[in-house]
Amino acid sequence: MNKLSENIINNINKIMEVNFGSDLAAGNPRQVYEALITATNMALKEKRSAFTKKVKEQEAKQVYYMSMEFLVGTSLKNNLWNLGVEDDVAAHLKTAGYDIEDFYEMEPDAGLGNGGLGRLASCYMDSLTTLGYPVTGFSIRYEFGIFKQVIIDGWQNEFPDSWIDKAGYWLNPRLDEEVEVRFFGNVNENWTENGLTTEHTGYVSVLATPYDLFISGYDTEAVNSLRLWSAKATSGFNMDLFSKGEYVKSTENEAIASSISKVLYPADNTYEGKSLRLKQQYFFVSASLQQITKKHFKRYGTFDNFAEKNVIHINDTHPSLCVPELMRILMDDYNYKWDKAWEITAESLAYTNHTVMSEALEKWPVDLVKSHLPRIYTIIEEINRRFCSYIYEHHAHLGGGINNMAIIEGGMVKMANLCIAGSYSVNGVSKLHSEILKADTFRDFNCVYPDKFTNVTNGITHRRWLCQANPLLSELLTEKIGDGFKKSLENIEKFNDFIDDEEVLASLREIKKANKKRLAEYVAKKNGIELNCDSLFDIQVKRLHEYKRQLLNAMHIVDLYLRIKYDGHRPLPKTFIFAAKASAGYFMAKEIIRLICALSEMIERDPDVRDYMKVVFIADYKVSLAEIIIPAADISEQISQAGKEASGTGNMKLMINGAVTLGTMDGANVEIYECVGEDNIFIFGMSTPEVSELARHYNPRSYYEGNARIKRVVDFIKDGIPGKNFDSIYNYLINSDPYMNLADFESYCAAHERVNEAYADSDRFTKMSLKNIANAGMFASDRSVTDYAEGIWHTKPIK
Ligand code: 26V
Repeated sequence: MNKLSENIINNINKIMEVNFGSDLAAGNPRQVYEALITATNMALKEKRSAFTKKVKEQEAKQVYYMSMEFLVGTSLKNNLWNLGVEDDVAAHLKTAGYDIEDFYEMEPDAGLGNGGLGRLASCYMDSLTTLGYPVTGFSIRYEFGIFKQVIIDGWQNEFPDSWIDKAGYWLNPRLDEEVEVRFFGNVNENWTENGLTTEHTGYVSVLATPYDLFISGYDTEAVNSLRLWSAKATSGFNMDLFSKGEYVKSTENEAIASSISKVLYPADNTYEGKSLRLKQQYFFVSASLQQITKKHFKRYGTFDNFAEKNVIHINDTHPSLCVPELMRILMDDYNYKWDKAWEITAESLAYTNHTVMSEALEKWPVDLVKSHLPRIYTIIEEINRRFCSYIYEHHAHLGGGINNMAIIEGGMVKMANLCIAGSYSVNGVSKLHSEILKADTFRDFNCVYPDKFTNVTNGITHRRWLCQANPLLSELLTEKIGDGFKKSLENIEKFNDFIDDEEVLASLREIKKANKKRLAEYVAKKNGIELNCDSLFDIQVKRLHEYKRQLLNAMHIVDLYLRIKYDGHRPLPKTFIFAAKASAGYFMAKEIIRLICALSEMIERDPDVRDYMKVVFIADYKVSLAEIIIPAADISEQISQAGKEASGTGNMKLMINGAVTLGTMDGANVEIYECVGEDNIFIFGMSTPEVSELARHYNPRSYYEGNARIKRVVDFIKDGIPGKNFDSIYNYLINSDPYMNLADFESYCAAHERVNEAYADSDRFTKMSLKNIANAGMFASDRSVTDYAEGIWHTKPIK
């Protein structure tokens, strides 16, 4: 047994004794759970202290990853696995009669994110740590993470997710590093002998308390930290009001302050100018930058080398207030003049864009920013003034483009423009997406600053998504190609050599079957539906959005149902699996869930059809559930309208687990296509330029009226399901269909035919699956973060 295992096991026993006055065997599972996490956290804390010492000695450049979301998921298995102690700890627990899996199941997900953007941030923390880079993630310690989804009669209901009670043992409070964040009030400008000085008066203070969540890596000395800020009132509660018996009023200030870190915004589709959201953004940006600058100044006594020693990464525009806040700190707290402060700021910030959907691009009303953050607003105004005059002077030929680039325009502060002006690097998240940013979304900026724009294709941590989620496949790979792939996913390429190895192909089929059984057990328990594990599992799991076109998938299901029911069609059995959360106020998304659930029920009740097809909607999609669903997939549905999905990362997770993509030429699907070749993917639908062209005159009704197959499907959706009505979706499809489901429908159905043909030949399909696994090397987040470190951040791992 190695020393670390011994240390953790001793600590488990000690915690049982000291905290609960019990030995391991006599404790109850909740006590053991607490002891297990606490002991693991202690081991990480010790390891981190050694790592931090090295970072300091080497005066290494620091990376700060600012993100409103980190979709961490569970940590226990990941940490034990990364530390290489899982088997020893499991064996120890077993001696006392416990199964470690039961403790894994007790741990709630830390769901501090909505979807891809937040999960990407967590994958990057894992990879950066594994590769030995010093990085700190900054975000908010939301008391409530992404809501729990409960489906009642097909309709999505949301319930609060209080994760901290059971996962809070991972959070290490640092009361010694609390900072104050100021809102509201007035700004007075005074001319003194030292020039213009500003004074922020009459503000409301909120206290930010940091909680550190340690991030382990695999086979590394590094332990990094995700610092989550919690908000509280500076003044506690009002003693006077309390004494007068006004109990509710006496705690009002505290309630207002702590509301800032109360709950994650559960939307990722439409921007809304909500006061609380703006406060959340400034709260975590200001607290983080105050800490970063303080630490830097303490070490170096100057900011002249700030950009050389630090890089602050802005994950989408949500932390865009980094730009004016760093300016504020440099000027107001450290007396820098504008030009020097701007040079330091614009050389230390980098920005990643994650969406081209115009409704998700943040822009805040001037009045809101002015009232909430008066000092910050004056700085944004000055940035805008200087930026616009620079453009007029040097790029007058851009004409109308100048308005597109202005930071303040039409009474709004445009956050993407602020980020581009204030950062030295701007990147998209897949080849296609980065090209669209340059050619379209930020065309004018690209004319002014062509060198700022770059691409880093997203990636995933295969240690969670392959090694931990799919241990059987991971074992097979280890047996055949060695375990080098765990640290360097390029090595997975060697698996290509087994393409004609009958034994390996048979193993792959067995593993898929076992993973299907594991999922089927879950579905039987939660949905009461029995799955056929010999059927093809066709899986679409992701947030519910019109542009992701779960509706197109549902239309094909209706078509298939009608052909089986009325046309004598007798296909190989297929299971269509969905999981997706919709934003709470997103009506059409919820209607689509209702449609999928209605189809599921109708088919399940129909003896003519149910042996050939099944539809399942699995509720409450989250990281830990994805880990069960993804390894069971044969087909990965990635069917967004071309040009709309910035990258996608579920596509990569499914691919590495041996699912074959059925998708459009969108986001990272394009790169998956390049890696596996056209024979190992099912591509359909319009390309991005074809979408743009058709958008000029798209008329869904002409497809409906001109195509009997489409008409039959759309009419059936309207009121063909007994007892259900979907006028909403019917009208949407024939009158607007903004993401052109009807235009891509025939091509999608034809692609499904190609899938069927390939799947019927089990040898051929297993080979396609193998090719997907073996060619997933480039989608490791280890590769992505190396691209960031070398191409954007200019940082090196700790020696
Ligand atoms: C947007 C908004 C809009 C305002 C309300 C709150 C909110 C919260 C989150 C977002 C993020 C939308 C952007 C996003 O999640 N993009 C996804 O990023 C993934 C990682 O790069 C990428 O794989 C997906 O394609 C992309 O949709």
